[in-house]
Amino acid sequence: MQDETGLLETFDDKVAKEIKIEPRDWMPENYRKNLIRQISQHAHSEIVGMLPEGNWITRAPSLRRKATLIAKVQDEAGHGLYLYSAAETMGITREEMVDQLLTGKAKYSSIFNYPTLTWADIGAIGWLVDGAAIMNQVPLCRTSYGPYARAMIRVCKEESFHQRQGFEILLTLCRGSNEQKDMAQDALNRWWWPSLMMFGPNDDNSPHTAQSMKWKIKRFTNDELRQKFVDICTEQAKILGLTIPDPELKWNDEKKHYDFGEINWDEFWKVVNGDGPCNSERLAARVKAHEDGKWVREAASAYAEKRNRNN
Ligand code: BYC
Repeated sequence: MQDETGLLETFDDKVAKEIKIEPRDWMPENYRKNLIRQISQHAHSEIVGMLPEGNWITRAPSLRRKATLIAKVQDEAGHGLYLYSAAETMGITREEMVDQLLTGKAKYSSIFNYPTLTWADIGAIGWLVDGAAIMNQVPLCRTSYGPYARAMIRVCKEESFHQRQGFEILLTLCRGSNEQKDMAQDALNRWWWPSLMMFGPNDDNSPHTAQSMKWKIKRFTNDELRQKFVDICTEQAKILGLTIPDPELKWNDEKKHYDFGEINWDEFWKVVNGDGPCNSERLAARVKAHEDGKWVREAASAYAEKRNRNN
């Protein structure tokens, strides 16, 4: 039996050699806690993320758009479930996590506290929000914890389809009437800055980044990923013929990156701490869904119990 120092050495060695940490392996308590925090917040984001888009299923402009949007929203539910399962392997129960979400103790991505006002918002969410998700989550396929890394592989494949459907919605609008193009520009104006906020606080103000990078939970910092996102989206906006709402956005030939303006961090923290445009609406919708689903959970448990008795 190894003592704590030996166990820590084995753990560090595995992380250094890119060998995945698996549920039964020894791990530092803070590694476990930090991962439960990140994975459960991620799972909650996927679940709450269904709400702003679900709002448009009945109003999608054609049968094709409706079918695609339903499939996308359903994918997000699946992502939430893989992620809750991955977190459960670390010793937290589904009930505990759901309780943390419904009582407002758990965080979920700030982006889902903004309203979807027009059909173009569904395009902007696919392009920008799923685009940011891919930027952040592709590196998580190489995260050090096995179940999380494996869950992310499928999630990322689906997110890339989501990103393309969003871009295609915007491209169609941008090639349409002046009113349609204006609607696309208006959606970009409202979703651009909240999308940049998805990457989290600047590295200097991010309490978890340094340790998460050492443990290879995160493979890039918040600012590194945000920069990549700005560089890619600025080029994509040119294809759409839309203007990114940032007067300071400018190519920096020395850095070979785009410079961009300062994020409104007061707004970010307000939304993160529960006071964004739709925080209470989102939580109320989740609480109602949970209450409405009570009889289904009870029926499923009663059925499972009956089967176990008969076996
Ligand atoms: N919103 O030290 P930091 C999706 C919190 S799902 C709210 O940098 P970390 C999608 C952070 O939790 C999108 N809170 O933290 C779904 C921490 O608070 P606590 C979600 C935020 O963890 C459906 C504090 O601020 N993606 O894309 O190292 C449809 C300090 O931050 C936010 C994931 O969850 C925020 N934006 O880095 C379409 C991916 N940012 O816990 C799309 C996995 C920060 O100390 N997660 N906070 O109270 C991650 O990669 C990292 O957790 C983050 C934050 C980059 C998000």
